[in-house]
Amino acid sequence: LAEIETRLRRRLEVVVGPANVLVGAESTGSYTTDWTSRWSGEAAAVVRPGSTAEVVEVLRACTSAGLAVVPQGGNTSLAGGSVPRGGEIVLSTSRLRENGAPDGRGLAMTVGAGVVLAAVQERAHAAGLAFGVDLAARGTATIGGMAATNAGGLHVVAHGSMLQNIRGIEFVLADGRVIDRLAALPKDTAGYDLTSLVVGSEGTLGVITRLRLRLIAEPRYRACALLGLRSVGDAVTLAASLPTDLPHLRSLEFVLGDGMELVCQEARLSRPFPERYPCYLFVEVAGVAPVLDELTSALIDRDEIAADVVATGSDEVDALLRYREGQTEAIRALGVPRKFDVAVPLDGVEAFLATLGERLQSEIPGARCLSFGHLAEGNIHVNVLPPDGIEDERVEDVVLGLVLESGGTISAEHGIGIAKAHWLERMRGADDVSAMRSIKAALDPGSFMNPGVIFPL
Ligand code: FAD
Ligand code: 2HG
Ligand code: ZN
Repeated sequence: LAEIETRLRRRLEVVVGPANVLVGAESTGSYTTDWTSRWSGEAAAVVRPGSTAEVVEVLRACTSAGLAVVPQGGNTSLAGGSVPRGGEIVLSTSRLRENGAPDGRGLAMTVGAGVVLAAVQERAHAAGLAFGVDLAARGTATIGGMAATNAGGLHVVAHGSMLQNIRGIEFVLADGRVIDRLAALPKDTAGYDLTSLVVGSEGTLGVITRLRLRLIAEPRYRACALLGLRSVGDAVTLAASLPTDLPHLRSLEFVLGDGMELVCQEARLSRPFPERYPCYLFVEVAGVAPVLDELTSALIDRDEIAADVVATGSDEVDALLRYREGQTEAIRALGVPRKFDVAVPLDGVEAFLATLGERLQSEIPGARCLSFGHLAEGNIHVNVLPPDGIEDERVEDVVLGLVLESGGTISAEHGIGIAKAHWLERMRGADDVSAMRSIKAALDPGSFMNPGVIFPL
């Protein structure tokens, strides 16, 4: 697999320059294993185009040679869709780094797909603006990858997921056609909304090359409460009412007791309270005017709150959120977990977590389960570390089976990837999936774009 045909290699080198065609395990290694170390495969080559025109030529060269393409941004995907399965070309967006300044046409900025989230945040900040999506992988995750997965993150309750923060997009189909929807007028009903089709398509319909991002006024004031709670039920009660009590609510996140112990240990953080609680809730508010009073008034006299600590100012708030943002890294230190990004209706969260614990105990004794997530959306990150020798299917049957019984979704923010492809039809039904397959077949008839992702091979 390390050897790609000399003719194709030469053609790619002419398009992107020899330094940007990587062949052989030594130079492609960091592109062929994912962040979790769970997914890996060999690549025929890694190609790094530096412009939309180069993406067009790379796709034409690969498809005419009959080779499939795996688009890759920061390779922080948690669903296995960003690495090759065996012999594909990895198209890395790392050189698509155009980083425009916020422009005069309203609150917007056009950037290349390979720009990392932290760079977007810095650019916006320099103009007194902000981008509405934030997540812990901000230093590595790219805007293109985040669009391709329709990433959510910590601020969805305030600003929505990626789709709601993208005004326009440019992408290239497998055959080299460039779809330019960057003009991004405030109102535009001319034909199908191809932007929302490609957002969340996980590299299966084309390569996103440029994006026009929606910006917001930078919230200069922030405050965050960390609440110690006696039960998940109390967290749900608060999560049901706080969004109406807090017009400046920015994030509403939860961590269970085990997760709090783990992050304190792994990230060397001191325990937030002298006592331990079964559940912790993070309530962050942010605005262009002071927000602390709004937060403290909403939390006063709430019987559900057993303990609380309130932080103000960005540094203190960020320090408090480290208990939540550090979960993924802390769990990684334990091994390679089976990761899930499920969501259930908010009023079903407590029952879901209780039943999940019971079923894991009876069906996979010894499995360790750490759950946390974005409570406002009922989005629970279930991380299961089963004992050795337990097949993935057994863990999936317990977790995803319960999700479907609970009226939830098997993926709320990381995408289907490889990890959940064989569950898609069970959730969506045959007609729904065949409609999606028709779209895929129309735009990528040769099935060159990320085969095996979303739809099982
Ligand atoms: P990659 O991992 O490279 O790719 C992801 C998918 O998009 C793949 O299918 C790939 O083929 C496709 N793709 C990438 N770039 C393009 C492109 N330009 N055109 C077409 N397809 C493309 N996710 C959340 O939603 N919320 C979170 O809060 C969150 N927190 C995280 C925290 C940590 C510590 C980590 C490691 C991950 C987290 N993630 C989160 C998951 C991950 O960061 C997101 O899925 C992110 O959107 C992926 O961006 P990326 O550039 O790394 O994409
Ligand atoms: C988060 O919300 C991410 O922190 C990662 O989506 C979730 O590690 C996970 O399971
Ligand atoms: Zn998440």
